Amino acid sequence: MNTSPESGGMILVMGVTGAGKSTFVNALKPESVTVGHTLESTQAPPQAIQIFLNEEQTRSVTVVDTPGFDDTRRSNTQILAEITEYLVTQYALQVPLRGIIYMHSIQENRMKHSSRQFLEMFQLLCGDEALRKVKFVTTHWDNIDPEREGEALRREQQLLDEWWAPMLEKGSSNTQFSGSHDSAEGIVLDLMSDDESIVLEVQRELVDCDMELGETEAGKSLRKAIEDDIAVCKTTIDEIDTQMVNAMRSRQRSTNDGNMARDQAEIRKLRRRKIELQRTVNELEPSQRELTARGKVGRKVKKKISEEQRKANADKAKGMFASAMEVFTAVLNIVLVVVSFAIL
Ligand SMILES: Nc1nc2c(ncn2[C@@H]2O[C@H](COP(=O)(O)OP(=O)(O)OP(=O)(O)O)[C@@H](O)[C@H]2O)c(=O)[nH]1
Ligand SMILES: [Mg+2]
Repeated sequence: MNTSPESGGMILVMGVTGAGKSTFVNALKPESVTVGHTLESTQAPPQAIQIFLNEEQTRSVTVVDTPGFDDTRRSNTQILAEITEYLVTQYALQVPLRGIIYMHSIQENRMKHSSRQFLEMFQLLCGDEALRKVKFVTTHWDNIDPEREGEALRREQQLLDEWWAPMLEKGSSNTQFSGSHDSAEGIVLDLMSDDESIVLEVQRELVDCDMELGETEAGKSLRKAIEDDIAVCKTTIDEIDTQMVNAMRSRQRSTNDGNMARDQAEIRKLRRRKIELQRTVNELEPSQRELTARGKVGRKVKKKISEEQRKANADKAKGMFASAMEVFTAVLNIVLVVVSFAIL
């Protein structure tokens, strides 16, 4: 497979929706940037920022924004599939993975269900060995009122002690993102301060072992999470049914209007709750089936890479080959922004 020397390495930015991934990636761009290619889309497309680390432009790193988890428009299965597509493309193109930036908003008061689910899935995607190049980054600090800073610092400590401790013990690190260009650059440079790169568990599973998405550790965990969520909904629906029968009996037995109205209101409330839960089950069940249907993601991505390589090479002058980064962005349909000025 063709990897050009200027493709350097890659850093992936991950985290739940709203964590601040795109904001971070945008902060890496100085005032004037050259855009590789643009897409005709009303929404801001995902970006990959290629930063040259020396004036000779022989060393670079590309920082890649990835899809967020808990996006209301897509199921968690779709998001897992999209994230793994990024990971498989990078690995299959033999672009060294220099690190992962895991973003989390310090404004999140308590760990949301989706944040917990994503963190668990992330650990399974990574595997233990890759954790030494994972940086947990808290964001939205500039949104914290000065009088609330103590609270935010306590939340940060709780993240470190309760949620990230197992990964920090295995070599991950943590820091704060202030929102500035310098802060973003510092985080990237820190991950680039050694020459090491990592291979994630899911990359070995999908590419080296040709597994199906649903068979990977992350896929199995998501399947279990979906099953658990469906089971909780169904148990609650059964409980609601019992409560509804009781409320109906009570309404029938009621001898005064006040009690009857109270029971009627209760029945309406239970009915609404049941409809909501049924809707959740209806959304979760296809997501479960889709996990199986995704099949051998590694194989599919490799085929896509070959097609894009063929197309890109056809556009080049004789004897020239498309760079790994050009193929990466073409496969994933993302915008490559080249920051052509050295940041060192
Ligand atoms: N003040 C402040 N706002 C932030 C920060 N990070 C993100 N935001 C805001 O929070 C919102 C969500 O941030 P994004 O960067 O789009 O989040 P994301 O992680 O890319 O989210 P998805 O693309 O949905 O996965 C936006 O309105 C940002 O302007 C930060 O560090 N400080
Ligand atoms: Mg984003």
